[in-house]
Amino acid sequence: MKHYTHINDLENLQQTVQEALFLKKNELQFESLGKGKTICLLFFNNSLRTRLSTQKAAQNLGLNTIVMNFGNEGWQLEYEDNIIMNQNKAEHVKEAAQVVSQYCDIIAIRAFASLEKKQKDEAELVINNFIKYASVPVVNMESSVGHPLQALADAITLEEHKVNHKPKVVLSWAPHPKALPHAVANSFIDMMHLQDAEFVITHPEGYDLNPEIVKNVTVEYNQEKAFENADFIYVKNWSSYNEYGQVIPQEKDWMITADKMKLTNNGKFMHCLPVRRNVVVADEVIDSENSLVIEQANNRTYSAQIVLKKILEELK
Ligand code: AN0
Ligand code: CP
Repeated sequence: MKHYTHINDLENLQQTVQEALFLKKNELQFESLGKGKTICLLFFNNSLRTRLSTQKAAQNLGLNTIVMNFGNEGWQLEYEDNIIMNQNKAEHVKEAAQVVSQYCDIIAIRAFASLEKKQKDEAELVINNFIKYASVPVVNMESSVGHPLQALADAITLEEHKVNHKPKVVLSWAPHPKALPHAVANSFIDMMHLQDAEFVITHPEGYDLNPEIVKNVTVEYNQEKAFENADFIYVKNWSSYNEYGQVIPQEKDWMITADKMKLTNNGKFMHCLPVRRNVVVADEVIDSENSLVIEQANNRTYSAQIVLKKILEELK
C-alpha cells in the first residue's frame, strides 16, 4: 500500500481492524517507528477530528507533523495542464507537490468536493495531482469522493460493538440545511461491501448515490421500514447526486428521533460528526446510551495510526 485513498487499499479490512484494536490497547508500542520522519497535513477545508486525530496518530508513532491550511494561508493552486497562469492562481500543483515532498515522508490531504460539477469532483483533481507529482505516499483525509479514514474508524467501532448474530446495519440519510458531499456515505458503503452484514441504505427519492458505489445494496425509500430490527443506524446527510449538489426539500421529516430508534433492535446510533443537533438527530438519541459518536471519534486516532504504521513499514 503506497497510498491510502480508498478502503480497498488495505489488503485485508478485518485483519487491519484487529491490528488497530491491538494498537488501541497500547498506542505507544511503535513510538520509534516514525523517528526522524515527517508527515505534512494539508487542509483545503475545515476539520476538528481529522486534524487532531491524525496528528495524535502521527505523534504516537514518533513522526514529526507539519500542518498547513490552504485557503487563506497557502497560494491558490492551479491544476490544469498547459494553462497560461495569468489569473488568480499563483502556483501549479506540479511544483507544489514536488516541493512539499522535499519536506516530508508522507503527505495527507483534505480537499472536499465543490459540489458544482460532478465530473470535476469525480476527477479528484487535488489528491490525484498530488499522487501524480509527489514523490512520497499520499493519504486521503476526505477527498471529493471518499473519506476512507472515517470508514476504517467506523469498521473498528462496529467490531467493538459486534452482536452475536449477523448484524443489520442501516445507512440513513437525514436532513441538513447545507449541501454536503457524498464522501462519508460513499466510503461507508465501500467498507460495508467488505462486511458480513445485512446492509440497507435508506434515503428520500432523489437522493440515490452513485450506483457504481452502491452496487447491489438494498435501497429502501421508507425510513421506518428500513429501521426495523436494525442493530446499527449510521446517519449522514448528503446532497443529491443526480441533481448534483442540490438540496431537495422534503415533506416528511427524516431526522433521527427516539421513536424511530424504537423500531430498531435496541440499535446503536452512529454519525461521523460534526452533527447538527435537532436537525439531523434529536438530542434524546445522540445523548442516549446507544450513541457511539464519541467512540467513533476516538477510533479516528487508531484508524489513522494503523494506516500510517503500514505506510512507514513500507518506507523503511
Ligand atoms: C463534511 C461532509 O459532510 O463531508 C465533513 C464530514 C466529516 N461535513 C460538513 O461539512 C458539515
Ligand atoms: N469526521 C470528521 O472527519 O470530522 P472533521 O471534519 O472534524 O475532521
